[in-house]
Amino acid sequence: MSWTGLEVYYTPGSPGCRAVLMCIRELELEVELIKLDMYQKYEHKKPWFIRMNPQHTVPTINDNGFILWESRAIMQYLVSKYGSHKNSLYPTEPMARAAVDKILFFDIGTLYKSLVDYFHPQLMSGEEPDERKGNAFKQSLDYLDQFLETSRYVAGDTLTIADISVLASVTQLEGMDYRITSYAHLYKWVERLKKELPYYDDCNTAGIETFRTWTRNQRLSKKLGSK
Ligand SMILES: N[C@@H](CCC(=O)N[C@@H](CS)C(=O)NCC(=O)O)C(=O)O
Repeated sequence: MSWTGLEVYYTPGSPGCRAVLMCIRELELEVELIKLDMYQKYEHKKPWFIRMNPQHTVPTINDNGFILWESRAIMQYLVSKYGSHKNSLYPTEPMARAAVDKILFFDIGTLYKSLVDYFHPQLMSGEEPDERKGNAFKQSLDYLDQFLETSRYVAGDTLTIADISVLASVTQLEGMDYRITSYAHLYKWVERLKKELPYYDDCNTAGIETFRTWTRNQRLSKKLGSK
């Protein structure tokens, strides 16, 4: 693939960034990766970044002046613009595309949302686990497990950006030492994709590890702080 001129602002521990990095590798795009220091230098809050993305989130892309954020929208755009050689990743046929969109919306609105709702108060403020939020989160894993009981990939028979997005969300749990082995179909799908996607390790392992170190430190400091 030739040089796209695309700039990708990212941080390795972010699931949305990991998803976009996997999509770029799947499409074999040549891009400029710009890693932001969000934790010491708060680069995402600097005026030059806010001018580009007032919501100051990563991933953000700059495609020759066209700025876009939201990882799922970025993947839809990348396949639509640069993926004619691999458009099965985000099919153009309406029903196949709707099946992918359905899972992308499930991911942002149910799966990843319930994960954040349940775990963030524990990690950020040291709150006790909330049972109701925990049940909603587990139910979303149950739904996903059911989808994968009858389907090889999350949106049908082939790999799509829905798999990439959900894989990034689910593997974020590894960074919180949360095991999904009791969701047999989901677990098998995750482990299979890790082997099937030759770029999995490059795009994910170090970022998840960084996130794990952070969550362990947070848990420790919140515990010590409460004594
Ligand atoms: N739904 C967005 C979430 C983006 C997001 O919240 N990213 C986090 C990193 S995981 C971030 O940039 N946080 C910095 C901030 O909100 O200031 C996506 O998928 O791109």
